[in-house]
Amino acid sequence: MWLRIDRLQIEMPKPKEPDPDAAAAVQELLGGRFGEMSTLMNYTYQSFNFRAHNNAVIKPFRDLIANIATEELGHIELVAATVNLLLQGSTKTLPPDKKPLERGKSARNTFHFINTAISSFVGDSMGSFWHGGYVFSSGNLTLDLLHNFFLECGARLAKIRVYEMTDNPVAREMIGYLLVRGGVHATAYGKALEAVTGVEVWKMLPIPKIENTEFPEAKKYMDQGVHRKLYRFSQQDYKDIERIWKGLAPSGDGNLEVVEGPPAGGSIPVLPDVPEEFAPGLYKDDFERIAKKLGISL
Ligand code: MN3
Repeated sequence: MWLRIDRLQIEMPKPKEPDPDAAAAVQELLGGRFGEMSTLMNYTYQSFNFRAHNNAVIKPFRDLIANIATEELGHIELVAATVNLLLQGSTKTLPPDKKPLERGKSARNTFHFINTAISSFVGDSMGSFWHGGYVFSSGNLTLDLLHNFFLECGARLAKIRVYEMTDNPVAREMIGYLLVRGGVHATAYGKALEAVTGVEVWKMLPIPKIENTEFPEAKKYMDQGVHRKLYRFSQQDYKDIERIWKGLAPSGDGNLEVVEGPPAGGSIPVLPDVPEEFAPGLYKDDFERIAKKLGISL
């Protein structure tokens, strides 16, 4: 089971202006084949289906997969927040006959305007919905780890390409952070594969062959050592991740470190109401009636 913390994993910048086409591109990093929904659900189902973790030699690998899955829950949250911030202000508060949603007509993704009140959905940059066919859970430990290593590299390529599409600081802040965290996860699966097979798969990184330090928004987090840290997203459990996440960091600038508990993170952005989308669709008399019902004094 899970506990939830009402924080994003980082503090996001405030959007300067609406950028619905950047939001459409960023959707790929949420609900695309190599998006955060895929990393989340692959590791989650692999952890559900894991066999024989009562064996002390096998347990560290389940701990690793389950723990990273939990971090990925915060990644879908962070990318969804990015989509929402990029869409903020895309419509106008006008009467219906004044076309308040006109911008949605020519935006890359009209779905954002028609179905979600200018906010995220579980789909990719072309509007196709994410689906469970993206989940690989073979039950073979080596193959699942190899798949996860590949998935993290594919996710990295997608992030870099979206970064190359937009210089919007909201999009780039999220991408910079997730490039660093994805690098941690790729390295962790590589080290797990080394423990299982003896092959130093992690030496293939980075794929594609460009260092995270080339992206200023990623370098900022590396300067804080975020690329050496694996957070333990549990109060009591998954402690055997430290059997895998140890030793000199591949970056050569220090040791790999397990951090007890999640990062401090940042605040959840408050999205303003959008009356032209009828969201949340409550008005003055509603507030008074509801406040009375809930025992809230206005
Ligand atoms: Mn991720």
